[in-house]
Amino acid sequence: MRIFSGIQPTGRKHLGNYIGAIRQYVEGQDRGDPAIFCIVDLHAITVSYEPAVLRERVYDTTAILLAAGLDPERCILFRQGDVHEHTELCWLLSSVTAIGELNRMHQFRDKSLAQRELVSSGLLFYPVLQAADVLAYKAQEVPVGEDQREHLELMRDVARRFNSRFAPEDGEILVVPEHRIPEVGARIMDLQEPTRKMSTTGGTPEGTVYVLDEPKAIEKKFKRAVTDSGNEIVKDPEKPGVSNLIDILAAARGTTPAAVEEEMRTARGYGDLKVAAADAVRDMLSPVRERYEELRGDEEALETALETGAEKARAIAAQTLAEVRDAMGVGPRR
Ligand code: AQP
Repeated sequence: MRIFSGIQPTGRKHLGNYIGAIRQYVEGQDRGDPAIFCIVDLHAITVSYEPAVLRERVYDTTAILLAAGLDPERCILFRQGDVHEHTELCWLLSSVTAIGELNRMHQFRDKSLAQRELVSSGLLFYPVLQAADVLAYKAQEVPVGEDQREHLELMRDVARRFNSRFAPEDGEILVVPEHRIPEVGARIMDLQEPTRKMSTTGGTPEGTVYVLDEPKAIEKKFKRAVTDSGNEIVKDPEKPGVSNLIDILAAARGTTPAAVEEEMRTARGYGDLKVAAADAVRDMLSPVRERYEELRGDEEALETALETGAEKARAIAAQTLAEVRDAMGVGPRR
């Protein structure tokens, strides 16, 4: 069994990224074959960005992942742009990806609307590269948050279509992956606008809790979290703010929303829920921030970890690419 997931080098990873993805990576690194985690710098260039900042953000994100508990001795952690097989496989898979499918993706629609300057064709192609990332390693399981469900479905269709077009009748070349979406915290919402997901690019500054926020900032953001005019601490679609705080508290404590509701029956009001959520999140993130500060100072060590990871990743991806090229009739007969 192989786990694969990718994360953007935005540097300022938020609570949604941590609960929806990073925590699952750490939990998955000891299951099955060495799990593979990729910092997707090639995805990051699909929206406007600064080259020098991108490099820094890759190191920031690497340090966050290591601080959260990924161990390069137990998993493969690398930078996407170092393994050229991803981009070649992306191109090959484009032959079994319909343009209409890409046009329909919600992320493409949202992000293309948000772009002030050029809407790059890379933004449209984003899910094809993502499919190549996962399929290159024949991964069975992909830990992601709820927002990636649509891309995972597309990736599964691409793998199936590739197999039915190019694989021999008695076997498959690409593995159709399953997503792994956490039961609690799959979609953490913005604390100020709880009907929108917490997000790096589309969120409010006060409503977005960052992994590297100081305890005081975390407490302040929770204190000001938007709730409603009622006083009942229950999950309810009509109460998005309170529901989000319940989910966050449950996810941070590793318990269920029902257990949080039960505990909060004796609370004096939403204030108690906010304080409990802030405390739990602060306790969860503080050790990560402290460890990050130690690791981020040694860029050379971070670079070495990424390069070592890329070598291991390349060995696996090159094998898949050779099979794909062969099946598609690209290059000389093997
Ligand atoms: N709000 C969220 N709740 C739970 N999981 C989330 N993820 C993202 N937002 C939430 C999951 O985090 C993983 C890494 O995401 P990414 O860094 O690759 O970027 P993203 O998915 O585009 O989300 P961001 O960070 O919020 O960026 P933008 O601003 O682009 O929307 C993914 O597994 C994702 O599901």
